Amino acid sequence: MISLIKSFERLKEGLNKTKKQLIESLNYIFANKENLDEKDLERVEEILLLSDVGIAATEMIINRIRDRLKKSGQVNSLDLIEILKSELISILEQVNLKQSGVDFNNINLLDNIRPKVITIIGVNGTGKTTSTGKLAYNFKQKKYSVLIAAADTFRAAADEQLNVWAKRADVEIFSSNNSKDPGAVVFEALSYAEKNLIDVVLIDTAGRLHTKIDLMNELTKVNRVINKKIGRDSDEILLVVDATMGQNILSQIENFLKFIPITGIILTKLDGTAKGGVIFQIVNTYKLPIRFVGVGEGLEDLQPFQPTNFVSALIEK
Ligand SMILES: Nc1nc2c(ncn2[C@@H]2O[C@H](COP(=O)(O)OP(=O)(O)OP(=O)(O)O)[C@@H](O)[C@H]2O)c(=O)[nH]1
Ligand SMILES: [Mg+2]
Repeated sequence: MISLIKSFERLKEGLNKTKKQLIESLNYIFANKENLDEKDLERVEEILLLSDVGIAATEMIINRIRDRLKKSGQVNSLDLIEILKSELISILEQVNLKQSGVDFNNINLLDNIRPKVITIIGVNGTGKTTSTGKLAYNFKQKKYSVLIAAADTFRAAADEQLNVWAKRADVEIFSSNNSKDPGAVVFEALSYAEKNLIDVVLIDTAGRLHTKIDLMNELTKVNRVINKKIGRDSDEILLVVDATMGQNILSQIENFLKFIPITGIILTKLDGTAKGGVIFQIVNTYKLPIRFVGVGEGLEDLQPFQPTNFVSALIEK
């Protein structure tokens, strides 16, 4: 396992493009400015919006700076960054990570409820399968027994791709064996897991466009199968979204929520976009916890999400 310092450095590196867009443009424009005025605030607003922080969150931040200006009569460039940091953290902390589902560091098996079930969903190509593989690796490193359920019965190569991940993570995999029914695969995988006292089942599902009703209904059906089999909903239903898709992520979340009770978000490919600010919009709009962020293609590049850490990585030089 990599050290905390090293993973923080990876996070910083992965956020580089967003950092350039957001923080460096603020620094560039306002460097050493002793007193920001209303015109400057407009520019700050513009920069936040360009980074996809979103209108509501941007307004909150701007109002806070304005308040400070009114109170102290002076806000300099260092104050600006400091206010921004604390505001960004408080937006992300609106959602209590401990609220729901699984504690990814310390799975509660004392309740004897086994297996814990985590379902991975999302539109095509967002990083579901690789995230499933990386999560499997994470859990395995922590000595939990893991079963991957290959419920993407849509794409022919999906099984093969997951098999590679299962080998890499050294965990078991339950394959679809050419079945076309993801519900059936999930049912059998859960039976196997129950029989073999598996700690965690990770269900990788097929990519589906959020606007395709039949595919969304299929997901609802899988969800029903899980509920019937284990007597409760999946412990976590994680929607994987690709940060490079920017604003479109919001309509993905909106549509998936109509069909399935998402418990959290995995935000991937932050390393490939300057619009990582969308993370603030996601949390602020949907009050869904970000569970993991992806900052690269490596095994260690899917990181558990931690608000303070994330904002520090974004803001620190
Ligand atoms: N740069 C970068 N690439 C990533 C990240 N996460 C995933 N990818 C890449 O995105 C591509 C698609 O990943 P998959 O895991 O196959 O995506 P998927 O959602 O399972 O795709 P479908 O099953 O076809 O819907 C792969 O090449 C991954 O390596 C990330 O955080 N950063
Ligand atoms: Mg996949």
